[in-house]
Amino acid sequence: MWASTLLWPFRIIAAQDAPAPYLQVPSQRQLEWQEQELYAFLHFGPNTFTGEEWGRSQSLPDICNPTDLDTDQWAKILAEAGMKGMILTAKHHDGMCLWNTSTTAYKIGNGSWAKQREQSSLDADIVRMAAGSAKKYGIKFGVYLSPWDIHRDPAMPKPGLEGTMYDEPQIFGDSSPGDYNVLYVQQLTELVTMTLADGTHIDIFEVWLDGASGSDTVQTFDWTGFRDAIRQHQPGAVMWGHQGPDARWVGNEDGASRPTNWHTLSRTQDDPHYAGEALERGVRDGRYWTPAESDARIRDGWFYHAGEPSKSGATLMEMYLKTVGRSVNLLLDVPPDARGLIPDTDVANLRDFTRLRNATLGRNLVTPEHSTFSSNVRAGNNNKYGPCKIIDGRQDTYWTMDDGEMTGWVEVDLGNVYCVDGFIVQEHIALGQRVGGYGIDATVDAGTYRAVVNNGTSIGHKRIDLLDKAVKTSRIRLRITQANAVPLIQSLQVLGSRNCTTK
Ligand code: FUL
Repeated sequence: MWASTLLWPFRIIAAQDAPAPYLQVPSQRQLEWQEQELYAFLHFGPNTFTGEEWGRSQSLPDICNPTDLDTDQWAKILAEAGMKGMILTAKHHDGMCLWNTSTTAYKIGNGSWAKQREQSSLDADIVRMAAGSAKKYGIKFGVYLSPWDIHRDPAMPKPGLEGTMYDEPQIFGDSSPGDYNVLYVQQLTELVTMTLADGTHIDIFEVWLDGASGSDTVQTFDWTGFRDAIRQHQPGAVMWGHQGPDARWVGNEDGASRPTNWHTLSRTQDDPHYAGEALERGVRDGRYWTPAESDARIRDGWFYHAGEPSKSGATLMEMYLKTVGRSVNLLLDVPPDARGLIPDTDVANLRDFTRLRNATLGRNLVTPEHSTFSSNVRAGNNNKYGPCKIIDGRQDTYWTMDDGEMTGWVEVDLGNVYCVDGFIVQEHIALGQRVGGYGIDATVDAGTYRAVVNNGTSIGHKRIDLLDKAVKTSRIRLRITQANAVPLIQSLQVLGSRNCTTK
């Protein structure tokens, strides 16, 4: 009897101790991927040399003849631009493989550029070279392997290859002889088991399985088999597809998403495809954790074409705010030119973009020493769930309230009057996405609060709000106005300047 009396209050505290996960939660690989936020796409292959975007598999491997290919330059430029990784087109729709595959003769390795390099004992496997450079400069590496393969598609005539060793069996399509899925899994397996020249394992953080096709040939893809091949050899790699399984398309290629963004969907790759709007927003409380990624371009084309304008740092910054600032990873295409180098204009624009990002977002006024307050603290346990957790700079802590408290507020005293012009808020998504409404207030004259961010909706991994005009203030309050479970707020950054010049 006395034992249960003693246990009873203890059990209440235990029940309040850790919030239960809310519906779907990210896998470890998805959590790590979400934190990468900004990384590069590199489209390189025959199209770089022919001026096409969707080459028809008519060029021979000799077409790929970069005069100064330097994958170290790619990785160095991208690392300096704060990009966390790069994803290379190992095979685009035209079917030409950039690595030394055994699955087809249609590979750069059979061209004169590769043969000359090999004669000089230089590596000619562009995928392996790029992976080595990524490692050297401390960024992650990923591959794009187009499921649609014009080289194998009977509906795509290829007179340019007739009578050559590149005229290979047309096995793409459910009614074609042969099984294209087997070939695709072989290609995937070669890529995910590839090692560097010195034999070291290559870690792949993302595999991009493009959903595009420009042919009437019906080919049912073996998504499960593709996923198994990736999981077996690269358990940490996120498999990107139109709607998953690990990360989804954001529904457009403009470097933008809607202000509301949910990290879940309710369909898999085998189900009918969602259209743009559903992909852009996601599905609240959906059945699968499938966060969005925005693939966008620094130039007009995915491949380099001379004369195309390159986007300015300011335009790239706008894209960043409409993607990363709305919990969507930004995959920015920066295509190497026919020399095999990232062009100077793009390098300059990337530098500008980095400068702007740092100048805007690298001005957090809050340090862990500031005072914080909140409407409620879970089980009164300040040490574990108190408001100070939103400014401790840690990813494994958060402010939260008692179960059942869906709305509430948390406040930071800046200790002085500063000019504030932006906020970065993060939910602790490791335990699910919960918040559907928030606002941010700043104290103005005589310490009264005025709303400076109104009608915020989802937060998720990260929400950036910049103000049109800075506000002179000494206290900031984040209000959670709607949540489907007790909200978990991981961090609040208050952006601005200590030297207030605003009138
Ligand atoms: C699309 C492709 O058709 C484009 O060529 C490009 O690779 C882009 C990233 O995906 O679906």
